[in-house]
Amino acid sequence: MPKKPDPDATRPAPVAVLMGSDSDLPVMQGAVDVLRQFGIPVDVEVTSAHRSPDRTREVVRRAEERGVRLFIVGAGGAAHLAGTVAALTPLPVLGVPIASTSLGGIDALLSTVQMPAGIPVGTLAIGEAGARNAALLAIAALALSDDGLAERLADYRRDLAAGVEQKSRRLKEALSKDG
Ligand code: RP5
Repeated sequence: MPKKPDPDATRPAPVAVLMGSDSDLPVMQGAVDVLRQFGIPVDVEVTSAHRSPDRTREVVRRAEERGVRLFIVGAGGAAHLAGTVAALTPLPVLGVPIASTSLGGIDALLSTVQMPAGIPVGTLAIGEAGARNAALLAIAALALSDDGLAERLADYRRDLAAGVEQKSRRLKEALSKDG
């Protein structure tokens, strides 16, 4: 069977999703899924601040060259990848701390969030919620200059609100049956 074309292969990606290891993918997939849901092409790379510093520099350089406008960076443990990327580019960097050690992600959170003044990393929550929110924050930033995307984001939020109402209705129905 012919290979299905990669939907992201033809359009330049405005967002790069980087992660310290392939073991981070189950969490970072949340960011990729949200970006794709909004029709945003995404570049995905594994690179490590500690294990492959030269590759990290090269990945950032190539992303800038291709016109990436924003980085989403996930790492666990002594998570210096987002900070390293922020040091290498003036583009916005969103950091996602990942729970990959016995410290449950607190190590990655503190490593990612405690940047020295001058080199910011916008740090999200630990784990998949952080990855998904990083994508939504990237979308909100891109939507500042894209009315279609802004509309899709407004629709998404309307759906979220409708989902809450539905949950409330179902919960009341279930409770009324119990009583
Ligand atoms: C970090 O070390 C990675 O971001 C990952 O969360 C963690 C463990 O990496 P592996 O040992 O699974 O490759 O740099």
